[in-house]
Amino acid sequence: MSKLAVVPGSFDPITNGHLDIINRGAAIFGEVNVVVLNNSSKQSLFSIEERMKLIKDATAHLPNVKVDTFSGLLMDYAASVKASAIIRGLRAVSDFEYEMQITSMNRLLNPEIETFFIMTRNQYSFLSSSIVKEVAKYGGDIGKLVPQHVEKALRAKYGTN
Ligand code: COD
Repeated sequence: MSKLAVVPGSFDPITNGHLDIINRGAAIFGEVNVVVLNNSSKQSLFSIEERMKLIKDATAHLPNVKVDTFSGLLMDYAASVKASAIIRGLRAVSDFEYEMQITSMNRLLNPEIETFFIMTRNQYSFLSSSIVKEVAKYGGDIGKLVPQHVEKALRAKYGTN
């Protein structure tokens, strides 16, 4: 039976760093569900529906990737779709503490579902949705950081076309 992995995140919006993790996860697992969840410590620019559409367009080339959303705990979602694994990306030592904390909590909630980490590629190690939004807001070049349709959506949000 093919194994399903969940790639959770805020994806506000999806970047080439996220996409790299999704691509690499989809090459290993039979099925991958990218799920847009709420991070209570972040305020979002794009609505859940907008974020899902941007991810769908960015992953249209991957037949084993589905885009979903869930309101509640990641581990409840993962159990509801019978996932075997959670995939997270790691960029720098600064990510480690946070990831360690949520992975430990998630394991307590459901010890059957393992969390896997995929190390960022060097060229994306500095990349985050926040940094992309900051540059887009002031009209800077984000062409190498996000897919073209995401750049367009950001420019439209900030009126920097
Ligand atoms: N290179 C590699 N990986 C990257 C890059 C990059 N350049 N940029 C981001 N990533 C990775 C991140 O490390 C992360 O693994 C993933 O991509 C998504 O990143 P974000 O920033 O879009 O998403 P987060 O970290 O805000 O997502 C947090 C969740 C929404 C998953 C979390 O808050 C959550 O699970 N919320 C639901 C409630 C819950 O269950 N909470 C946990 C209980 S302890």
